[in-house]
Amino acid sequence: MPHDLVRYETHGAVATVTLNRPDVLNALTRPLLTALHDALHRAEADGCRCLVLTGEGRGFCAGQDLAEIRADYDGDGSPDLEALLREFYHPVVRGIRRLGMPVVAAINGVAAGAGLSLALACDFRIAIENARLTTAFTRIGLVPDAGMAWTLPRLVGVAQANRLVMRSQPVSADEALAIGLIDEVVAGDQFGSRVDTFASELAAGPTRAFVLSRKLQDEAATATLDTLLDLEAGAQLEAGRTADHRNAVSAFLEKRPPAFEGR
Ligand code: T3D
Repeated sequence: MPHDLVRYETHGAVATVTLNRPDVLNALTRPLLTALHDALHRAEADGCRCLVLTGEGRGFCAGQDLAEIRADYDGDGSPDLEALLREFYHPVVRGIRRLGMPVVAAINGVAAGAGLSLALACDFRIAIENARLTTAFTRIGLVPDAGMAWTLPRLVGVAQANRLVMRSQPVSADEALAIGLIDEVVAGDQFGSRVDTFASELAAGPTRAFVLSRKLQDEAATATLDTLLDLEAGAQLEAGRTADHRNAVSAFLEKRPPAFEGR
């Protein structure tokens, strides 16, 4: 039976995607990134309403597998990192950011380089208490990639982002929480159940409104106020036509909890 680089499981409306190269802290290779991209599509095809991204073993993800790129360097000596990004990383980052459901990074251990970038592309980050997070890129003479230069300053501000990228020192889960890099820190023995609860709650929510909200806030990053007001009008038109909106208004007026169906 072939070794799965990425495990895909569903529980109710929650898809869990587990990076599965624990011996190297789930470092990313081209085949793994392809499998991850496929798993994102699968969750949509399965009609899931929340996706959890996590790692097998003691790491979340150590970023690009450096042995894989060194093998490229041993060739003609002119590695094409642009092609690697465009062909393998960018589809995954876009896939997460445009997924038709909220995405939770369950950071079960160290996250470094593009591994941290993947976590930052998610909508939420829950970290185990002993997790360490490091940008890592400049330590090997690279710039932040896989979207980090966009996500990181939006989460922590430009000054902190600059410190994290240029100093590149590992940040503890508690410090990450304090600067806004993650949303929650959870004790090891409660990590799995907290992630399950958090994901189940999201999966029971107004999925279309979540996805439209993410898109609107992403677009607002570069929009003028006038453009943003146009975009919000279009998004609200769409949200206002969902069954979830209609039903939630009735539920409020009838003093009962809403039952969202994700449509
Ligand atoms: O196109 C492009 O732009 C390319 C894309 C680049 C994106 C990037 O992600 S660049 C950044 C790449 N990542 C790194 O530089 C991080 C390298 N790893 C580390 O700094 C450390 O491993 C960690 C801080 C993540 C964890 O440290 P620690 O002490 O907990 O674990 P360790 O002992 O260093 O690692 C455990 C094993 O995983 C070890 O293998 P071994 O000795 O047991 O056989 C180590 O070599 C391996 N490993 C860890 N990270 C990577 C890796 N192997 C390959 N690639 C890795 N990135």
